[in-house]
Amino acid sequence: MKLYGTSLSPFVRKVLVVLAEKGVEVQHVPLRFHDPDPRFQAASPLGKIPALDDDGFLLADSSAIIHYLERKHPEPAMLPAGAQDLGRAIWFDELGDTELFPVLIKPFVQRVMRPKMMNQPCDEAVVAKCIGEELPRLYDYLEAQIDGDFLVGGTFGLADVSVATSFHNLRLAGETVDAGRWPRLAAYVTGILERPSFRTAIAARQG
Ligand SMILES: N[C@@H](CCC(=O)N[C@@H](CS)C(=O)NCC(=O)O)C(=O)O
Repeated sequence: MKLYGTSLSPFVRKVLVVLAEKGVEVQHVPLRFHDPDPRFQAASPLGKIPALDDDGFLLADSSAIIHYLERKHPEPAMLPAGAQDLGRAIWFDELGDTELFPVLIKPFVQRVMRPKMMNQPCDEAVVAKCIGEELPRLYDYLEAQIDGDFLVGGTFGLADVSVATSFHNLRLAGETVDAGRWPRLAAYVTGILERPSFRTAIAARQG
């Protein structure tokens, strides 16, 4: 099984975490999005990372890949069995991918990607607006949702993977959740990112 994409990507990290939780061996190919490698292009029609090649079965999109892995390697389960818990797990996966990622990634884009990978200057005004105006409403919502170590069903799963993953990029940009204002969220993020599976994913090759 081959997984394409640098571990700097929050979406690639989601898959690496799930593979580590399930103890599945993978050949990790840490390329960047839109890499011209024809095997990667075949696996990812839009050129986005991650993409999977499982013995010729090609699949793109972190959530699609994780649902595939869940059926193929059911233990430990990353999705809960109960109807309400399953609905909430999918909600948090969607929230992480489409609402948290686009905002949490901004400081990383400005402070890490632009100066180090794109030869462009960092715009600190974008970072300040993100931290001061855009993140608080998302943090307020998450703070109200957190009631323990995990988001859904009292056990680690896809909801936690998807919500926590982009917080690592925030950390790489030198920012953390203000524990004075959002104590539950700050403790939750720290706890999830310290799991062995997240440590393994974070340590995986970046390029
Ligand atoms: N819905 C996709 C999103 C993947 C994605 O946007 N990955 C980024 C890297 S973090 C990418 O490849 N961006 C290139 C682009 O948007 O063209 C998933 O869950 O895998």
